[in-house]
Amino acid sequence: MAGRILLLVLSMNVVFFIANAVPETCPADLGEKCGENGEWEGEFFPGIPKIKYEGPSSKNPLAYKWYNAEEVILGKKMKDWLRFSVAFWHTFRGTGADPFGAPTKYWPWEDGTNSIAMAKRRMRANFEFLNKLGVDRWCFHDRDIAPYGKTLQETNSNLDEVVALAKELQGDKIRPLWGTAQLFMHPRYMHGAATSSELGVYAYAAAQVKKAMEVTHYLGGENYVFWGGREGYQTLLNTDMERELDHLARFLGAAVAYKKKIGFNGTLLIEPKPQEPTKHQYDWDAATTLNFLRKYGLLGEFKLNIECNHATLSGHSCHHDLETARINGLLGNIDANTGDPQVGWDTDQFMTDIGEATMVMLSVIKNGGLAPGGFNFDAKLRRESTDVEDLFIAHIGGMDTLARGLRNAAKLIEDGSLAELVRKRYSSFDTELGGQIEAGKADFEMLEKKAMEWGEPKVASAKQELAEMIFQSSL
Ligand code: XUL
Ligand code: CO
Repeated sequence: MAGRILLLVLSMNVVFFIANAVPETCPADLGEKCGENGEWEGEFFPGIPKIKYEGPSSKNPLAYKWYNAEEVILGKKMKDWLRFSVAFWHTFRGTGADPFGAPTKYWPWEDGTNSIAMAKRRMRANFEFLNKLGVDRWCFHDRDIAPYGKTLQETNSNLDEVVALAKELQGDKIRPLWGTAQLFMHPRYMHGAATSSELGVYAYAAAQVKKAMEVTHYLGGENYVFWGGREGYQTLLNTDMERELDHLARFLGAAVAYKKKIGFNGTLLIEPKPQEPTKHQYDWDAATTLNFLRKYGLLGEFKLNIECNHATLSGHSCHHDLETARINGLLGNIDANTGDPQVGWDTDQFMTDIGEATMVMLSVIKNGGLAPGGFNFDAKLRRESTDVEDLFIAHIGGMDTLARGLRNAAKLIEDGSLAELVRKRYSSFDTELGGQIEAGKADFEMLEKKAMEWGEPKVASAKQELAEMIFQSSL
């Protein structure tokens, strides 16, 4: 046992050493890319062209096979159904580190520091990436894009400096799909942010969200997200759950008031997740979050950002949580990723399963699209994928998977036989008595009379295998 602990401590030292051995200036082996003032010159992704649609027979990994932005499907352009977004934190801050190992990704433009100069360089890389991919939206946490200062004032001014550059680089086409505050990484948030037992932390989190909403608004963001990573508990033995939930509701209420005060018209979104990092997160899933919003009178002020891997972590399918949000008028955005069927945690993988994507798109079509929401790729490269071009390949793959899902879902809707199967299944309610039941006008005495008059009811087949056959034929 002692030997194992020693080994762990030694390997942690190695991780620490590797992390600190990263050069602190413009990387020496890429000297020609560094200008006199240490600034990056030229392209960040040389040799990667603007990604184009080449159709399903293309073998080019740097081309779309299914996503054809301008093509019209069911009356809307693909780009308007899909409204893709790149997640800054995974694509530009993901290092490949995991609880057992050091970073594996050293993007050539990184100099190993978290300086403002580095933050600006990274921002330029982000916009070259978006432009080459042909994606008009990006998502960020405040702390991904700019470094901490010594005080909140200094941190805010760092953020302002980087945001000013982002605004310039956005031009008139690119906008944030959403912004958010990172309220889970810093040790001050170890007990939560809005649900922390410490009043000072609650106030600090409020100040951070206030600023993050301001910069999202300034950048023309269309939505603002609340993901309560540490808004939950490790044990109920030391937790006043009722008080914490009341605090969370007050916090969100204050966010609504501030949004209105600054004239931010974007949608406020809550992103459910059952656990990780807390053992139990309050926004467990769509239904739990819906009940929370209803209890505190916040319905109408928030919609939901459903993340597929979070839905599966909570024991549902992504389709289930999308439908729960949709039928309650709360489907606002999708964090497009997927989990691994063999592991239990949030692996944040790019979606590759065409069947899953088709079900996702059935919900999105029924919702009439997601705008002003969209599909944010809250997804990361595997730790072992270390080439710069892998960033492109992963996004192209994720976009093509959803584009294929859209095409398949449209086929299913145009064909109509799945909808007909479902309609037929409930057709006994398309009768006079069915109408009375659905209108809430059938009492138990009336139903008892009918049950006695009719005798044993006939019960039809659910036709599950036929439904699956029809679904499969669209893939
Ligand atoms: C974490 C997660 C977050 C949110 C934004 O699981 O999904 O990245 O999307 O804070
Ligand atoms: Co997410």
